[in-house]
Amino acid sequence: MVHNRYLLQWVQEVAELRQPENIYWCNGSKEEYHALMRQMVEKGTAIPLKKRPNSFLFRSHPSDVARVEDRTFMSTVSRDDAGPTNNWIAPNELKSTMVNLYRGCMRGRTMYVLPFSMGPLNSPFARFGVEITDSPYVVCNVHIMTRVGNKVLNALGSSENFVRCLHSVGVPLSPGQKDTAWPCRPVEQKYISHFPEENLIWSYGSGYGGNALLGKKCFALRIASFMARKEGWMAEHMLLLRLISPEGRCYHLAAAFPSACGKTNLAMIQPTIPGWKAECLGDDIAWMHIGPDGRLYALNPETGFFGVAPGTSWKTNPVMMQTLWGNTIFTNCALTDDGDVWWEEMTPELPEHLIDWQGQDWTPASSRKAAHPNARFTVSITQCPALSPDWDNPEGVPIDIIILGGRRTTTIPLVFEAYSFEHGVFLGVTQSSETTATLGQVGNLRRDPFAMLPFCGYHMGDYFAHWLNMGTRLGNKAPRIFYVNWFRKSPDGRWLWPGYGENSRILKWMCERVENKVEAIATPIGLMTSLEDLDLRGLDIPSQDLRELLRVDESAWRTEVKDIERHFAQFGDRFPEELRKQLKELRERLGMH
Ligand code: OXD
Ligand code: MN
Repeated sequence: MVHNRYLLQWVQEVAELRQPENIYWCNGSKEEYHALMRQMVEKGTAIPLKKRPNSFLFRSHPSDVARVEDRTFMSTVSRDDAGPTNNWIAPNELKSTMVNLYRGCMRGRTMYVLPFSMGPLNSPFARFGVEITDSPYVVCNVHIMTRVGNKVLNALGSSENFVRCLHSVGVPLSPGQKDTAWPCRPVEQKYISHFPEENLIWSYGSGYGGNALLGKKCFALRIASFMARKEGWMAEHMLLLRLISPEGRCYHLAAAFPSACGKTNLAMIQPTIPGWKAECLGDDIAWMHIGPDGRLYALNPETGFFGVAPGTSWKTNPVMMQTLWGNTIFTNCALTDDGDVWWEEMTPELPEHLIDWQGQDWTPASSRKAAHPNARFTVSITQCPALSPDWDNPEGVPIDIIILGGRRTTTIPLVFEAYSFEHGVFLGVTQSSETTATLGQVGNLRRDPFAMLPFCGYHMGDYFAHWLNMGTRLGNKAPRIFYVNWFRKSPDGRWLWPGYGENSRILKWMCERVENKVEAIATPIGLMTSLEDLDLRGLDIPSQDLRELLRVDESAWRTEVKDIERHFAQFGDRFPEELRKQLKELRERLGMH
């Protein structure tokens, strides 16, 4: 029995408008998950995989394969509060458009009511939500990605304090009408709308990933970043990792990289340097607050990985390959003849025959990809063999190091350290990455401050000020900030740095900086390591490549400064003065006047 009158009233209002055939309150049990999966198998939308226990393949509609940034809205009362980087529509206007779309949109379908918690239930930092959806696929994914069901309802009690997350695929069924395998609306009719002033999310027309699993990007980043600024904490697009030195000292690292820069791989790094170990705490989102000792503590609000499959292999991420042994939902991967999944770069040899992500025969002679480039797996974090025992610590873990970075084939060296927290914020604000196939055009430079461009729930100028303010509050207990670039290429197109497990050598240098064990060299862009202070034992890299990786190309940086100036101009008068000062100092260090 549900007693929360706020929840009951809201569910009733939603049902009146959307007119579902019936309402199902999710209890969050394993039986519920299996029953829903069984139904989807019977309907033909889920394909059981013979080769992986309790694992299923789904194929989405070709128009519904990724987050849709153009159709994502931050609807604040004042346009300026959403800032220049978010799409904005006035709340009244957006709601009236969407009410029309929502009217009767669940006819012929079941409406699922799914209470969930972002963060451990016993954590003072957990926040609750309730997702109402007409997609059983979404329910099963949210089961894996968050804490769900009766235990959340109990913890919520009679409180009004939950984020209302409304989702519909937007395809009602008339009596007797057969459903399609992946109901959704065309792209221009999709809406992923946020009303942060009301703790409200309205999503319509998509069943895929971040558009539909509303606890993730919509709540834990966009709505939570808005809450966090008001309440004095941070919701960031960061992986969380614990490194353990040979002496047993633990270091906690949080790293922000734009999408498709290897966050999940770094979260599961296996150090190649002797004696060092790593444990995974999370691969996508970190909620961070200042603890009683004045340090910055971070926790992962999720309980699963919703990761990009293509590129994941025994070579690039063996820990993830082990994690995926079973109990996994795969979406838009290819199907092998013996009943397993496959995706590009999963194995060194191509299979002779597959069914591709659109259900068509595929052979190596086919000119198209077998898996969609944004094909995904959904799997519980508890299956990760490198999981940290503190992954669900209700207080989080104290952060020593913040890493920023992106994918840049030129200009940005392998690693450097910020001069100060403020300089680190400047580096975060200027973060950039060359776009990859998942974001459309390949090779364009996109500035993506703190990797939050698509996820910041308010004016980014205010967001930068919030970062600076957190730094002031943290004072000398603030984490050290570093910038990395694993993606440098030589003029003839070779990767200069091997990456993956070898990145542990760079992480070790950071830990030594934290311990004041090594000196750094002051350069115009930040503090750098000498070659001698990097542990490169056992690595076979030509010394000219190493010098190139650590070179500050001042002339390229002067061009970079021009681009940073253009980037800064868009934030108007909410842009913190401190960052202009940082830019001025960089110009001076580069001899620009
Ligand atoms: C993601 C993303 O899906 O950042 O995690 O795009
Ligand atoms: Mn992400």
